Amino acid sequence: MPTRIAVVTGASSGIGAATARRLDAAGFHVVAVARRAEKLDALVAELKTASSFVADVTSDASVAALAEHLESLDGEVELLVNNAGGAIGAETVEDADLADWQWMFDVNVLGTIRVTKALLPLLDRSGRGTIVIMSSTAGFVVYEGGGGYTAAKHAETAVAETLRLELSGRPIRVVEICPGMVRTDEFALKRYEGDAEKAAAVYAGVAEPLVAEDIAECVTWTATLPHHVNIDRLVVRPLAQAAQHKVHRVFE
Ligand code: 8X3
Repeated sequence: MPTRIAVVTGASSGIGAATARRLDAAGFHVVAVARRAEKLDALVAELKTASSFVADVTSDASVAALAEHLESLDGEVELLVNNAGGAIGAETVEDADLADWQWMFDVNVLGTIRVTKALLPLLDRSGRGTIVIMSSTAGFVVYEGGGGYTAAKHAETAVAETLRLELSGRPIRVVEICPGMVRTDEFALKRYEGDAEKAAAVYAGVAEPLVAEDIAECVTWTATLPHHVNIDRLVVRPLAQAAQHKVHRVFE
């Protein structure tokens, strides 16, 4: 049986790194993709059969080089996890910093499209491709101060749904995963531009926010089901988060 290759973007930390670990354990050869080489190297060193490729999903040249690299590997690219993404800023629309909005669109939306376009021929060739799009509950609800991120994630959701329609009849399923509150090392810190206090407040009083491994488990489940089973969208929240604005917090 040919080596089953899984490509994970944004693999240097958080959900991406956890997903790379989990897919490695599930028997894929993981190609971990991100911009930060040292973090990728450290990750790959702990895995069984993984390798890394330094790439920036916002760069055409970088993603073309990734596709070329994958072509040269011995194996079938069966799985693409479009995980690279993130949020910056919590301003209202009125006070929006357009550079932040631009970044969020570039990484979350255009990054996903760029990598997907580049890898579609390989996924097709495998005969049993899966594209996972890491969206968010922000892909279908909005909240004050989240305009740039929710707009980008809504767009990502639209891309996932469009892609599923357009790929109908081809051997590629499209899975959208929408996590709610997940505590990772970087997500909230990046959103609040390094303000650790604001980042910590996101999870304050929440006994058990989701962790990256929870989402990695979801990715692995959807990607290892029999190939005719397509989980269109998985919405995953911690028990304490009944809805975007309904979070159970306990303060001593
Ligand atoms: C993360 C979920 O609530 O910060 O994608 O938008 S939220």
